[in-house]
Amino acid sequence: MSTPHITLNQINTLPHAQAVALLTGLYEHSDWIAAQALDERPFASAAALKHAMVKVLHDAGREPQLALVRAHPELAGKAMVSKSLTAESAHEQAKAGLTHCSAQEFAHIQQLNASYNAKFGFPFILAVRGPRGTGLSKQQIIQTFERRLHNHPDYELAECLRNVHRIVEIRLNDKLGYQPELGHEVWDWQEWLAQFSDAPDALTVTYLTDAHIQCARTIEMGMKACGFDDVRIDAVGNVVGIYKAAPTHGGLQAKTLMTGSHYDTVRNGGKYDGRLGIFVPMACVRELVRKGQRLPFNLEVVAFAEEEGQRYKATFLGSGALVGDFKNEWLEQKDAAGVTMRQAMKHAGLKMEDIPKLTRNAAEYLGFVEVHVEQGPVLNELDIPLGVVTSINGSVRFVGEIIGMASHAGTTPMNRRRDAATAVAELALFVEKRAAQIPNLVGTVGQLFVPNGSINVVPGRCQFSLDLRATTNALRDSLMQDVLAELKAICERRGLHYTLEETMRASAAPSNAKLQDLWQQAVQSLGVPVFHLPSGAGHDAMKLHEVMPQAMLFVRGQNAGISHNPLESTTSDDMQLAIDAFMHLLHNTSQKP
Ligand code: HGY
Ligand code: MN
Ligand code: MN
Repeated sequence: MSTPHITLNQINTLPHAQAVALLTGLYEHSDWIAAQALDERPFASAAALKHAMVKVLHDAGREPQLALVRAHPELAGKAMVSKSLTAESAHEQAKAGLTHCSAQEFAHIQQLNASYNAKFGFPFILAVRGPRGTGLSKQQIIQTFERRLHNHPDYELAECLRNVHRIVEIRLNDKLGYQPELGHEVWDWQEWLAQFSDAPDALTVTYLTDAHIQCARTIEMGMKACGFDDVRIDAVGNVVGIYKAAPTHGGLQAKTLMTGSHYDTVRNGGKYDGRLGIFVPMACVRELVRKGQRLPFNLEVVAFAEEEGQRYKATFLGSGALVGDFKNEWLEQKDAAGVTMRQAMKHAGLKMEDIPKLTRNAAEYLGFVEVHVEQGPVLNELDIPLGVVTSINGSVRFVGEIIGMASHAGTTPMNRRRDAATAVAELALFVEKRAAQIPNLVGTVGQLFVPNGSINVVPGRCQFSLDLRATTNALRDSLMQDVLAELKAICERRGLHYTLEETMRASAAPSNAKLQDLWQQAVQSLGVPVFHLPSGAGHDAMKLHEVMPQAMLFVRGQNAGISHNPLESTTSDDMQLAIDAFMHLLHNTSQKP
């Protein structure tokens, strides 16, 4: 017979010893953490209890943290073989298939355990139930084990503790009989959409490819299934769903709150960048439909077709079209295969002549809100699930080419070369050094390419890109001026010349105070810490910022918040919290005149 579920009310009201007993087994052989966290009760939510326990361990310091990690069994290790695992660990390791390893898998994991212990002095800990709670595959476990073996010891101790907290989160959910159902569904929707890609072995969805068109149609069908009143794919490929205001508030005549994010990806990207900000509001609309609830405003969810600027140089194309910033010259831009954007739009059946009609009348809007994975390490390191964005960094991008002289690698003396690649390399090192001088200033040479290069030829040409960002336009422009001056100086000194084209410039976008406060109240209502942070990444919200108030909510990323990388990950528990926060924002906005 399964053990009866416990309730938050019991945790909050039972005598201390009985409450501790309810929470036994959360932290492996370490009930003291839950016991100490109970000093903070009553807890507004399970999320608040989880964070209270995180804080107890954080404040306990390194020795108790190391002791906790060392209290954990190895994966498929001695304790499993001798059947001396705790019930929880036995269940988790069995569910991950670790009790059914082949002899080769078992030997490999033993080797990994030995190497990991020898390097770090504590066992490898991984929440094998994974970000969805249904369990990682043995292959995923082994890959993670091999990858993390290369990390720095300090990072690995912190990563083991984050995995312990994730194990505890799932164990507490089990005790409460709670499942983040909507978070699971949104997590699964992203898995479903990730099946469409330009590349067979990576997630790459660039503007108006067949995979991109399949994504648009899938989102369109998804919105219709959620119960939106009107769903359409517009003239640039945005998928737009409208959930009308209550008739008592004028139906479509009412003001509109816009939300959404992009569904295109970078090459070999992650499943959540952009897409999370589409599926969270879609799940909210479905909940409103299920409850037969209408809002006093229209909710417009936009899946923006193009934000990353991968196939064509144009970026923020989808959101740009809605603010009247679609540049017709973009239609003549060619992709790597020489296909113009105009041809790609025709292939996708889009009516270019309708693009000017996409411009929104900002007076009809309450503003724009966007949910997005943080794409950075801050929330992950703080063990905080959500973050309130204060501003989005301003950015400027260039593509360029340095031209020198190709020559024989064997006969050209080092002081007679006009080497284009070493010139770009020198520029890249300058960018790195100059940007490192000021916090939150970043500069990246993301592309560095010698066309038709040969191993035995001094590069005569070298193409490159520049991505420069800062919290203010002034800091961005100062970095840009220094970098461009250095480019000029390097080329003069080396006897080279260059071409340079600015491909994107976006102003820093401070969040609208009222909308930011709505996000803050939403996060507070969940009982999780409110944390404010700037966005280093660019987002569609910075385009909408040009015409209407905007504010964003960040969702913690796993794996140090890595993004633009297949390791991008976030849990269905955190997605659930984002959905709960969005619902709170919608209802809270409904209360305000
Ligand atoms: O590059 C960015 O900041 C965004 O992901 N397009
Ligand atoms: Mn991105
Ligand atoms: Mn994005």
